Amino acid sequence: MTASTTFNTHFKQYLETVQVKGNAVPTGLQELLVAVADTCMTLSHEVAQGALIGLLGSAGTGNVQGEVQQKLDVIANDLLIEGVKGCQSLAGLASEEMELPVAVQGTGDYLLLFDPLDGSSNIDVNVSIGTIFSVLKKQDPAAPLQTTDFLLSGRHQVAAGYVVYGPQTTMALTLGDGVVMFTLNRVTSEFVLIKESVEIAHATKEFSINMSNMRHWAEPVRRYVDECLAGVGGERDKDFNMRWIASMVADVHRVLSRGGIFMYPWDQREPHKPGKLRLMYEANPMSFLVEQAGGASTNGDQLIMDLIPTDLHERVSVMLGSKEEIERLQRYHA
Ligand code: P6P
Repeated sequence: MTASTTFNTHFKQYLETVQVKGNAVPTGLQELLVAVADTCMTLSHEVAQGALIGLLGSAGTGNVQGEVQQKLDVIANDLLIEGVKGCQSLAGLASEEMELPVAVQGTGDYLLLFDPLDGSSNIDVNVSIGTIFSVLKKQDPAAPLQTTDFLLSGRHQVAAGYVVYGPQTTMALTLGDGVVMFTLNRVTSEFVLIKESVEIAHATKEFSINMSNMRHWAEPVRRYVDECLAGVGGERDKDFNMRWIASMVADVHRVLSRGGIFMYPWDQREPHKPGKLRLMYEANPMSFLVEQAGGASTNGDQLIMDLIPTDLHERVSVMLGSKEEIERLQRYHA
């Protein structure tokens, strides 16, 4: 992506001027991404109000994942559908919160997938949460929408990003030619460019995993974490730090911002499930961002973006971040 002046480049203007591998961003994709950004701006305001507008706690309903939906989950899902329904190039959308995809225009170049509010178990305790989105190129734009249209590998993504609702509301975005970040200016209601060419350091001293599951991990993961814990004098001969926010968007934002490795691997608690996180609207968009920032993302055996999905809501084991660490984990899994 060519350089733009930071701090005074607004999102819409950025999309109009940025060159992606020498090409302008198609206007249909610009329109879609602006609609997503505008919706996330509204959602940022809702999230910040929390209990003040009765949004904490459960909506009393369940989603396709069998998870209790938080009120904000449902609001986020509805806001995103409403926010993009006017996009002329959007054939359809799929969400973690809905079993089946929803046709928008029915035909068109793009498919939008999202986790409208990831980390929602953190809503009630005021910990950062976020929206994750992925845009796929529809293989046959003129054909009426079908669920199978969405079952494309992560390599077919033309855009992906997240918006983290934390002390700042910050968006990370890739269009396939690097990663940029924008922070919401709440006074002017604009996402403003704050960082271009986001790079993940190839080495790190920080790992991120839910340690309470240690006894359930597969051997390669157990070996990797044990070596991190052994510190100086052990196999790695350096001390590691550990972080676990239990909000993928916040944990991945830290990895993109200062390096590290994030893991939610398969474990034997539910051995029939490949992992907890979903491939299509969590692992794939985050993997696109991480690869574009010079990192790597694997399920232990394959790069996540090479996986061919068979179900819209399928789960996957996720290990992503600093390249050298992922390569080590891949060796341990081999
Ligand atoms: P655990 C949030 O519910 C989520 O889907 C991810 O955002 C997060 O990384 C993970 O689950 C946390 O899971 O088992 O540590 O609560």
